[in-house]
Amino acid sequence: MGYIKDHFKVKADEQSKEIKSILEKHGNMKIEDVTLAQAYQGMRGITGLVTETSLLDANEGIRFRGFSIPELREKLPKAEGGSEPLPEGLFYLMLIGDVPTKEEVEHVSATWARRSHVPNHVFDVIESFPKSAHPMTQFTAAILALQTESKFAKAYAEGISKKEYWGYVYEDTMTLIARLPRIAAYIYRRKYKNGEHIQPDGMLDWSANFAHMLGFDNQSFQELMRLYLTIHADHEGGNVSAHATHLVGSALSDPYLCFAAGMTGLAGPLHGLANQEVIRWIEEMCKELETNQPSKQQIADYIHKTLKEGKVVPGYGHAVLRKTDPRFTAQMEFAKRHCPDDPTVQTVWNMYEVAPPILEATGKIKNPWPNVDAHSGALLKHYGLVEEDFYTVLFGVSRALGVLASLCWDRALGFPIERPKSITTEWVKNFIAKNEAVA
Ligand code: CMX
Repeated sequence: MGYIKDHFKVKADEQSKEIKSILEKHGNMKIEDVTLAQAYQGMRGITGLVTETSLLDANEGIRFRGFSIPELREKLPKAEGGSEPLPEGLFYLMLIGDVPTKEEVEHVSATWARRSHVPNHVFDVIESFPKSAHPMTQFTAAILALQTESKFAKAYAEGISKKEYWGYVYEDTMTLIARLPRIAAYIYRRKYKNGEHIQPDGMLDWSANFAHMLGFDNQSFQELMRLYLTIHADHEGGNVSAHATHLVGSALSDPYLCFAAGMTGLAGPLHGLANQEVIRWIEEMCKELETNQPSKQQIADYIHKTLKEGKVVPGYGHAVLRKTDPRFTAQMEFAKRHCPDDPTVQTVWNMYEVAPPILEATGKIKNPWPNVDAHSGALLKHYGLVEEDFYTVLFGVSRALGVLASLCWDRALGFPIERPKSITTEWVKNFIAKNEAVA
């Protein structure tokens, strides 16, 4: 077995034993009761999933294996001369549970570079779409086309023991992550750059090579990609893309099918597509006001107008977070160092000052603070990546790291098929009547 795979197996066996003992001793312990409001309103706050890679705190934000984003920016290995973490290191941390050495990160980078060749039929599938098709549609279809390569699906069809699942899921995970940047860059160059494709450079790290294939060789943009692909990778297990990947995986669908399911969820405007929507919202505001830098008062008025029209203000609010998203803060710090005078960046910062009190005053929005999507587009636009309908694909490439590391854990820990109980309103009415009769 490979070096990382060996490490993972040892960790997973230890964890499996521990979980078995927890369930034997405490399996009947109640975490919390479920209310009717939770059943009707998106299962908010119901603790019903185990995801080992990261944990979200409503006030503090995400921690990956116990490390906050500022800690990761300090502790994870960096590229030569760079100051942002390499996402390869975050993947290692999420999979193995330990902060990797520089050599371990180089090992991940080299493995992904070696496995990055994309078979021709995947490009044929992309080419069969009209160029007008949304990049997320092309991306998801390409992932499904790549499924012909699944080692898990092949081994399962041939007949393998349950104990062997994890190894094939691991192999598919490594190959799929290795190939995503090439697929994403191909879609970008096809749709926006007259199909003038750029060959990969195997000497570069995963993010820098991705930036290179997109057509951006500037070092500061490479640093942005390393940060971007790190901070978007995971947000515990209940968000739509992570949960969809995990749910589909519980039916023993292979990693390609699972990840495609996650990506169709990420493509929704209340989830990953919000990064596209934020820039559209800002651009529409600027167009309407005929300025590239609206004043704080103009932004406030435009937020009121959006709310009055019954629309959401994209990039603000969250189902779990109740403070500013640390992923927003990390991008703001990056912008302060690299492009503080950019007019769109300035608008994002002005919006950060004026939006929260307005959203709070509605009395219904539980979190008036910005999420990860409020800042990312302004940074990409600064470097010339202006095609906002591509932004969610970047999010998707990053999200693969977390959801696929989790999928390896799901199979290594032998998690069963997921099947929560649902009820009908008829059932609810009878349940209420019965309770009232008893009272
Ligand atoms: N603008 C306007 N209204 C908002 C709002 C916003 N940014 N955020 C929440 N609301 C509204 C909700 O639509 C809901 O209204 P109704 O009661 O009329 O249906 C009400 O406030 C209560 O919602 P909530 O409990 O605060 O938020 P939810 O947990 O239901 O939804 C989220 C969370 C993210 C979908 C929501 O805040 C939103 O739509 N934000 C804008 C889209 C966005 O930025 N999504 C990206 C999230 C991060 C990611 O996954 O990438």
